[in-house]
Amino acid sequence: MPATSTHCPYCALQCAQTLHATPDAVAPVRVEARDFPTNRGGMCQKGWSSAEVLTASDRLTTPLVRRTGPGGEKGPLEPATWDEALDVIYTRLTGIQDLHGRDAVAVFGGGGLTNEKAYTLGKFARVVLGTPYIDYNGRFCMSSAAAGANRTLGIDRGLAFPLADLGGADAVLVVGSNPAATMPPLVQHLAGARERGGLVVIDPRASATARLTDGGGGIHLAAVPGSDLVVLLALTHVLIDEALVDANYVDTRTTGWDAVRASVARWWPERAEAVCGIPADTLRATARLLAAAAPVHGGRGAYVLTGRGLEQSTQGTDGVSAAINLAVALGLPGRPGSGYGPLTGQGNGQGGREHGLKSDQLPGYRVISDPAARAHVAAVWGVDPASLPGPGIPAVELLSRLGTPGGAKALLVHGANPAVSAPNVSAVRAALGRLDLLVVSDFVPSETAQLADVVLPVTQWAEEEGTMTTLEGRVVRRRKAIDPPAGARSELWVWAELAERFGHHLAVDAREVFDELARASAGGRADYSAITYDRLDAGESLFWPCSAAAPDGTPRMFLDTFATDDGRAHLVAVNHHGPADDVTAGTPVHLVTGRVLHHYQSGAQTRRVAELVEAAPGPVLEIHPVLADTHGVSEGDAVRVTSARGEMVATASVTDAIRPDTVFLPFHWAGDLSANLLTNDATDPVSGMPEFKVCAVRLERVRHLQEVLA
Ligand SMILES: Nc1nc2c(c(=O)[nH]1)N[C@H]1C(S)=C(S)[C@@H](COP(=O)(O)OP(=O)(O)OC[C@H]3O[C@@H](n4cnc5c(=O)[nH]c(N)nc54)[C@H](O)[C@@H]3O)O[C@H]1N2
Ligand SMILES: Nc1nc2c(c(=O)[nH]1)N[C@H]1C(S)=C(S)[C@@H](COP(=O)(O)OP(=O)(O)OC[C@H]3O[C@@H](n4cnc5c(=O)[nH]c(N)nc54)[C@H](O)[C@@H]3O)O[C@H]1N2
Ligand code: SF4
Ligand SMILES: [Mo]
Repeated sequence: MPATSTHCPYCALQCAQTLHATPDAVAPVRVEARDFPTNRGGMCQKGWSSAEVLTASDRLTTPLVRRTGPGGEKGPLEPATWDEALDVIYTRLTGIQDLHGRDAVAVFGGGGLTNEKAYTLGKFARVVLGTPYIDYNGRFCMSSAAAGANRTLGIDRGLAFPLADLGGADAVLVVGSNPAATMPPLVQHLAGARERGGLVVIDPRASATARLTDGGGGIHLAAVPGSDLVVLLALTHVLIDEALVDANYVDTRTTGWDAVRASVARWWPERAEAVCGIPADTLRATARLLAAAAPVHGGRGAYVLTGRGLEQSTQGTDGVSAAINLAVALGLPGRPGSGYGPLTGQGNGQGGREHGLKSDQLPGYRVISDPAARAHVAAVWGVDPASLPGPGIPAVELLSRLGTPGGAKALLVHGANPAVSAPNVSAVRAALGRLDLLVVSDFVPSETAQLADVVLPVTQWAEEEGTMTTLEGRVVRRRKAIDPPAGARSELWVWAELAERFGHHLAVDAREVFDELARASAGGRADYSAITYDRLDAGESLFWPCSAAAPDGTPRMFLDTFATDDGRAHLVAVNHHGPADDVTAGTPVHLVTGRVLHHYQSGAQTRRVAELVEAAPGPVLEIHPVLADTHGVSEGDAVRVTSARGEMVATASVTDAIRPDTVFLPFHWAGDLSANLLTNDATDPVSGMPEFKVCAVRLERVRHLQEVLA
């Protein structure tokens, strides 16, 4: 059986897989875990079962076009040939652009697309369609982490160090991330800190990760949802108060410390306790634990890691800045064996924004409004810099404006399922319904595809070549193990075919696209110019920046200098204002949303895998016994959850692994089971990140499930 080395189709850990092609039509590949520095031979259930999506019973294998009746009424989606479907798209896009202008067409990408696809989709939007309106689901995911890192460290690469470095540290602070469920093999890298009692987890739930602190592993801070900033400000306050700050590091490597010091002055632990609910003494003990691990006090090192629990907030960018400020006070960023970084989410969430899916960025993490950046990329693309559109708008605004007088009339979606995953999703479903033309490329009929006028069936990970950039900024190869089903096409081919109809040429071959991407990135912040397929195939992986100046790549960044103009970290002083939709008398309970181990994102893929559906068949509401009691709710009851935006019903799981003032829902289910019917679409003013994590709800027991079933 031919064996192919590749990486998992799902999250940013990019666990290494070996795929064995088989002659079996039902199970065309057998998946094996492969040793690699991120996963060390491990995989989670999603990775093990990933091949099932290849032969999903409703796998898309032919283009679909929605015919309209004589009165303009919309009919069902019907099979069409590729030429028919592409001609329909071309004719309708040009018709819309002739009538409303080129920017009446918008593009929505995804952080699961390979670097080659992300790059080509950005080029397709800006050169072929000529629209500024492109953004992606990474806006929901990494934008606050990116904005916080950019403004202080001058660059955003996710982690600035290999994950394996975590193992040597005395302490790891995890702010609002649950890798034990979201990246299980990553937990191996936390073992060292845990053995030394130095794992600290901030989460309103006793998540699987928080429970790793049990039995002497460290400290779990079950803070009030949305109060992380206060915890971080108080920890920094204690470091200053107790003279534990790495003063030499702060003096020589940063600017702006005086403002940070002033901003944390008012967050003494007792005052913080009143807001975040963590006892003042616990805050002091945590600060001392982190300080003892810091190199300045003779410790083996410490890391500060952030996740969506901190970042998916209207103060997410400031939360990231507070986390960086704490790491700086401890003297961690850019120090061997220590550091700060966010845990990226999607398989290629990093590469997606580095190569052009974000509304304000050109390939190589270049800023689209910078004349030099425009000139460089335009030269690679062979177009006049003046012809390149300027910055577009972030995802939430892009979606809400669809079909409105100033908004786009047509939308092309590649690698996202916003009809499930966007905040305040009933408004987004309505916005998608206002479009004159919705085109969705996918390999399964996602909920967004079901709303489309044209659906294009595309290839999956095991059927294609490309590269992905992991949460460590490590570029890895995706390799083809089997042929796609007849009828499915690579998106690179789709964009090239459409481009040809518009009179443009785009490369179809992944290797050729990568070489062009590498040239376009040369000299940019995310410089891939010395990376080639041949090098990746010979050496397995390379960390960017990887250029003539750093031909072997850069596993560890910031060792001597940050990526700012003066080489120092530019600290930003921040303060706390709380969630946009905070609890009230009518909605007295905090709702937090996130993930469970067995499902991925909108569930479009994992809800098609039998063993994952069996393990987690539907949304379960985590609720504390005390809160359950006051609502007459028992285990297994159906509970109606209502926010200012909508309502949904979920099955109760009564557990003391959550704060008594908070409930938790996963967002992996669709339609009436979508947690995003409840979530708030208010956004962070710097990053445009929506406040998925926290909103206010009320609860009501509906009926016992047994009664419903009887
Ligand atoms: N199983 C699984 N794994 C995944 C994914 C998936 O969908 N399923 N998706 C991938 C992607 S794209 C991403 S972005 C990552 C996300 O990975 P994580 O960030 O680890 O995942 P989440 O479950 O969204 O949120 C993490 C934790 O934040 C907590 N939280 C909620 N509100 C707050 C708060 O106000 N403060 C703090 N401190 N914590 C809070 C939640 O209780 C939750 O335990 O996972 C990746 N891996
Ligand atoms: N309430 C709540 N909502 C959230 C979050 C939360 O924590 N709470 N987290 C947010 C986060 S962090 C994220 S990342 C988003 C993700 O939200 P979504 O964008 O909905 O993510 P996916 O389910 O991964 O959707 C990807 C779609 O693209 C398809 N696909 C996969 N690969 C490809 C490809 O190469 N090409 C094409 N054309 N299609 C492909 C899949 O089948 C699937 O239909 O959700 C966000 N929504
Ligand atoms: S942890 Fe992420 S990359 Fe690894 S197997 Fe699970 S989903 Fe795939
Ligand atoms: Mo994400």
